[in-house]
Amino acid sequence: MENLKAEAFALRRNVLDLVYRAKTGHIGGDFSVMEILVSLYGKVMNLSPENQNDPNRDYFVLSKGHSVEAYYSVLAAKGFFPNEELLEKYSQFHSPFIGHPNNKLPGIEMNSGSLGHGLPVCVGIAKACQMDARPSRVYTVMGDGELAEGSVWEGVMAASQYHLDNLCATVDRNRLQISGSTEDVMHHEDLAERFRAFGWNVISTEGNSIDSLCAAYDAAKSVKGKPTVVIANTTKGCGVSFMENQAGWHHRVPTEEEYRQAMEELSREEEAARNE
Ligand SMILES: Cc1ncc(C[n+]2csc(CCOP(=O)(O)OP(=O)(O)O)c2C)c(N)n1
Ligand SMILES: [Mg+2]
Repeated sequence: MENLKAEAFALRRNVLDLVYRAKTGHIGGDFSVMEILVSLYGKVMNLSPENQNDPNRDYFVLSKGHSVEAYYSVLAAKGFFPNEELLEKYSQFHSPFIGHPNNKLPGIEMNSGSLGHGLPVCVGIAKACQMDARPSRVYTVMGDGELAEGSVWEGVMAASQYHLDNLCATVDRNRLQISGSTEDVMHHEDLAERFRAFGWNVISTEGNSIDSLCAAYDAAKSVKGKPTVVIANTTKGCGVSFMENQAGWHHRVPTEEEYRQAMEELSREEEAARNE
């Protein structure tokens, strides 16, 4: 993973292939979260196939587990398993590459997909690391629709109570959930103010920009005494014109024509990023 901006578009093409072949997947959220995952695995976290069993590594949980096609693609690019095997087996019977994260696969800490559980589990991991004085940092990524789950806010309270400055949560703030706008279904504003009121350090940033995200995660590392949330302002479906900001693309499979057009657009973006 070298040119991370280009890599994010190459990995979106991989996601498109996975979803098109298997005829299932959550492409909208895969495309909004891509730069977040690429920044974390490409630059920010001390987590790789070489150190995945070292207790002093960093820890990651994808709480919005439905974005599994993006997660699997990034893990394959990082070398946790071969991409050929992923492409062949994703969402097939008797395959470990099931439609939500599966901790029998290398690199995956926790099964997820039932929303609202990643942060509370990460609070436990971060508390254990704090008690053992480990250098590890603990990362989780939630959806903004996911914030309607009450268990998230119990985790938010506990993280603040225990001063877990080794914990960094990201909200993929794409403003859509499964059935429409988050502000219609369960409103969150002022989201930054809400997290601050619970005692968190808050960084709002552009969520489809590798540079902005890496700067945010860097800044979070030096904050003492409180956890950090990065509110990553993203675009659902980012990278494909007809998918962007469309709730319908939460869980749709492209037609042959849509597949072809999406591939073209993503290849163009990737090429532009490689020539920057
Ligand atoms: C506990 C639980 N309730 C409902 C669902 C069904 N569900 C899957 S994705 C989704 C919407 C999530 O929206 P958001 O967190 O904003 O994700 P994103 O926009 O990033 O795809 C819902 C309600 C679920 N997976 N888990
Ligand atoms: Mg959302």
